[in-house]
Amino acid sequence: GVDNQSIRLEKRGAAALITLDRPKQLNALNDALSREVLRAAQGFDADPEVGAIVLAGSQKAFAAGADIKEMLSKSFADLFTDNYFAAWDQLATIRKPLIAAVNGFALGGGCELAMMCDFIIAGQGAQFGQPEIKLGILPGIGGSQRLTKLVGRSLAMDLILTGRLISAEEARSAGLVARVVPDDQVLAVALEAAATIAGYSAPAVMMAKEAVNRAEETALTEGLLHERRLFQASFATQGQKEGMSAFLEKRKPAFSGR
Ligand code: CO8
Repeated sequence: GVDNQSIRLEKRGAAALITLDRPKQLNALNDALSREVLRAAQGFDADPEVGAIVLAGSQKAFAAGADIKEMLSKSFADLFTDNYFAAWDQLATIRKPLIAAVNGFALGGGCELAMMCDFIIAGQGAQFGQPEIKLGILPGIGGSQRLTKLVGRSLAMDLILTGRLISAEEARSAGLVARVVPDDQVLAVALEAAATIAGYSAPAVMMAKEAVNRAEETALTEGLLHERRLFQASFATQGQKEGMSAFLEKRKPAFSGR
């Protein structure tokens, strides 16, 4: 076993759970935590028993941003030379679905971390924002890019320039959040979604994630071509033969994970 200081890990069937666990700092993201989350996600990504991963915080905070105490005295040279927070960029290489289960504050780096996940399930009381401007800085792990893609330029500018927070419902209607549920059901709903996904054919799930992500990166014709090749490739999997046979034979499919 790996010794984690800032996170807790659990497996619930085929759903894996990473819980941020720095309650006194409202799960502020520091260097150690970011490395632990990446290592845990990579471990679950390589674990054939795991089909999807949930990332959660506490009731009070998913994460209140990057750790301001840790950042205060850093210089440009420190951030640049150490490639501070580079671990977060590598979360994008995780091939299995990553679901953010958000209660309470998702601010700054916390909001950015939630946006790095594939989709967000939020509690009614959750609050989202990019308040970096109040600290004399700006979003640094993707907020200006991912938030703009998700909610559009106008609301992204509003949030990033004023630092104001929005409710879960506003975040849902703007396209940042996939589902809003009662606060005490966030984790259960996220784990249920993870279990549902984990029940499908693993290569189809990874191909679907890859195809959707391609939409962010490429022009339409290239994206459509990529999707078509993946679709064709899915016919080389056991899952396609099994999924279609099971449907026609009116039984539950038994996916091999291949
Ligand atoms: N960093 C460090 N400590 C924090 C943070 C944080 N981001 N947020 C809260 N804490 C600590 C508080 O200092 C406090 O500690 P203590 O008990 O020792 O005084 C404890 O958590 C509890 O916080 P509060 O007493 O403030 O709790 P409240 O309920 O009154 O307020 C808030 C909750 C509104 C969430 C408030 O804590 C807050 O505004 N936090 C800061 C939010 C923020 O500004 N986040 C953005 C941080 S900057 C960032 O994320 C940049 C990311 C890009 C990095 C790029 C690197 C390459």
